[in-house]
Parts: sequence; C-alpha cells; structure tokens
Amino acid sequence: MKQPLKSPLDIDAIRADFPILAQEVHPGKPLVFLDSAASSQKPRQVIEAMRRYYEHDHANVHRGIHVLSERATAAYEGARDKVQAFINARSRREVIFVRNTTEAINVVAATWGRANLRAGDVVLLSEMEHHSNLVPWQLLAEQVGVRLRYIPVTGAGLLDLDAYAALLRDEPVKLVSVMHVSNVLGTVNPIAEMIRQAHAAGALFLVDGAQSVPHVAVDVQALDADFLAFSAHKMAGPTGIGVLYGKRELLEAMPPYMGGGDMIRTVTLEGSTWNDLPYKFEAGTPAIAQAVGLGAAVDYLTALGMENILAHEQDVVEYALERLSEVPGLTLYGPPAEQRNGVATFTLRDLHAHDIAQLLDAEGVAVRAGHHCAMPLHRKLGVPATARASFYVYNTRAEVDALVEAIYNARKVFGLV
Ligand code: 7TS
Repeated sequence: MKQPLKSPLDIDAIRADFPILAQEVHPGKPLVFLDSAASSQKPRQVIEAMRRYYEHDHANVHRGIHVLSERATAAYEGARDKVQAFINARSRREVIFVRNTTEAINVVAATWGRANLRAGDVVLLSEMEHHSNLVPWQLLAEQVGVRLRYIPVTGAGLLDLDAYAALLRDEPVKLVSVMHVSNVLGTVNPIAEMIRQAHAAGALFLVDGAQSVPHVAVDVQALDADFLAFSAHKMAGPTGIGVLYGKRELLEAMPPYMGGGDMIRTVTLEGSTWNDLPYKFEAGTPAIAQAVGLGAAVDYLTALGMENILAHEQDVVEYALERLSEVPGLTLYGPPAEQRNGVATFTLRDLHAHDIAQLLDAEGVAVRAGHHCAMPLHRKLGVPATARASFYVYNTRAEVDALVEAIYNARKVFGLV
C-alpha cells in the first residue's frame, strides 16, 4: 500500500471550512460525504460571500443608477473576471453565465446547432456521455435531421481513440462534444489530443467540463477548446449558476438563446437588435448572488492550488481503489488510478446498488446509486445501476476506511459472508 501523500494542504483545516461536514447523520454516525460528483459541499467563504452580498449590496444589475445597483453590478461582473482568469479565457466576453452544465450545452445545441447544422451533418458524441450531453443533440437530430455518431467505450473504460480517428476520417464531422472526465468511470479523456484531431478534421469541439473544472486546472487557450461547459455547484460554489465558455467569434455569430431584458440593444414593435457579448446570452435578471458565490469558490480553489487539490484527490482515489479491490464479490468499473479522477464506482455481487447505498447510509456514508444519468454507458457495462463513491478535496483516507467497513457490514446483512 502506498504511503499517504505528504500534501501541502492541511485537510483538517479545509474540512473545518465546510460546516456541513461536522455532523452526525444518524446517532453515533458521523457524516462521510462521498457524493461530491453529484454536488460538492460549500465552504463558509462561499456561504459568507453570498450572505454579505445579500446583507449589504443587493440590487438588480446593469440598471439602477444608485449605489447598491453599482455594487451589485461590480460584484456580478467581478465574478466573471474571476472565472475568466480561472479558465484562462482571452476575454471576459467569452464567459456566459447560465444555470448549469446542462443549460450551457443546450445553448450551444439550440443556437450554434440550429444556425450551423443542416440535415445529414454529423455531431460526434461518446458512449460515456451524461444525458445532458446526449439529449440536447437528440432533440436537434429530431428538429434538424442532424446525424449522431458515438465514440465507443472500450472494456477498460477508455474512449476508443482508433475508432475516434476513423469516425473523424469517414465523414465530415461538424462538432465533437465529449466529457473531459467521466462521472461514472472517472476516466480522464485525452481531451487536448482529441481537440487537435477534431480541428485537423475541420470539426469544432465542445468540452463537458462538469467533472474536470472542479478538480484540475482547465485552460481553454492551451486546450484550444471551442466551447466549455461547467457547473458551480460541483466546484464548491452554489447551485443555480454555471458557465458556458465559447470562443468570441463563435459566440458573436450565434443567435441568442432566450429573449428578454438585458440581452437587447434596441427594441421596437417591429423587431430588436442584440446586446454585446456576454449579455446577448443573459436574458432577464441573472443569478447575482450565485455569481458572487461562484467567484468566492474560484478564489477558494485558487488559494488551495488546483495541482494540490488534484494530487490529494488522486491519493484518496488510489487508496479507495486499493481497498475496494480487496472486498470479495465487489466489481470496480473504470480505468486504473493513473487514468482516472475523483470517483470509484462499483457493484457488489448481484445486489441492487440502491440497497447497498441504503445500508451505507445507515452507517453515515453517503454514496450515489443508480445510472448516474448515463444509461447508455450502463447498458454497455451490462448493469442497470452502480454505486458510486466520489471524492473532493475535503475527503480523507479515513473516510475510505469508513466506506470499506460499511461495505463489509452490508455484505454481512445480505448474508455474503
Ligand atoms: N456533465 C457531466 C459529466 C456531469 O457529471 C453532470 C452532472 C452534468 C453534465 C450535468 O450537470 P448539471 O449541473 O447541469 O446537472 N452529474 C451528476 C452526477 O454524476 N450525479 O449527479 C449529477
């Protein structure tokens, strides 16, 4: 067994930043929260920033000529600047605030897709995608006649890159839309190389960064990503806000998504013209406090250092894979630790994942069970549902021990001794 990492991070101090972690969920059962891939917890720095905003600065943005409106606008736009720096976008205009990853992908499918794709055009997805990167394209396929092709997943839980190259070669692909990190297998896809190949074939590339942006440094310029989608609530920020990054020239050429206030320049009864980026895509009163929270989350993660966060999580995941692989009757899904990030997904004999999750919950251990919004991937894995432990910077090896002990208890309850 590898020795624990000597992390520059003080994990006890980090845990103390997350008030929700210090509780018993059942008498004598401290919370072991292993469901951060669904939604992470929030540090008090984020909660405080939002509270301070509501207590001192709240008003609507971009409208009133009064002090509070100016402060609210500065807070909202300041959050955009933080996100721009965090993902290294060229311009703050390339950072569009949306509700979440799902909405970001829907914006691209509905606006770029309808403006640029015609019947017969090919959009390339993969078999491991989350439903939010499948269904928007299926809707477009129904509406426009776009053809969807899928990069297969290998038995090792990796994307089949030979098949990817062949798919790019066989027919003209207009867009590739693929997740950076799998929410089920943890697979870290070689997204930089995949983007390079897509561009060489004349296709644009959308990166679903829902499971990567919270855990690794994602640099849109280094990747040369055309679009990037992610959610604040998985990266220590609040629910209700996410980001669509897009290259400026692409966003400039796209029609708006929703119509309403803030996204217009002029309105007459005969028609309207559109505001500049990013406002063209931000109709109506935005999620101002949530943007403030996202900005605070970016500050929090940046202060810890994304490379430190990743190294700590790798240590915990590697330890989890080692410990889980010792449990008799337990099947792990996904690639080895070096090729994955953040999650350990498993089944136990033929027990239903929900039954496992329920027994773990009785021990205070929170995991997710089900298809994790990736039904096609589960069909490929040949199981209807899996149990998933997912990790963030506040999780520890001791919590992995608690998970494994709870699984041994579950085995006893089900008579698998
Ligand atoms: N893409 C990936 C890769 C995801 O993991 C998720 C959410 C989404 C998109 C959608 O994000 P949202 O914020 O718009 O909902 N994944 C999960 C999960 O694994 N368990 O709950 C939500």
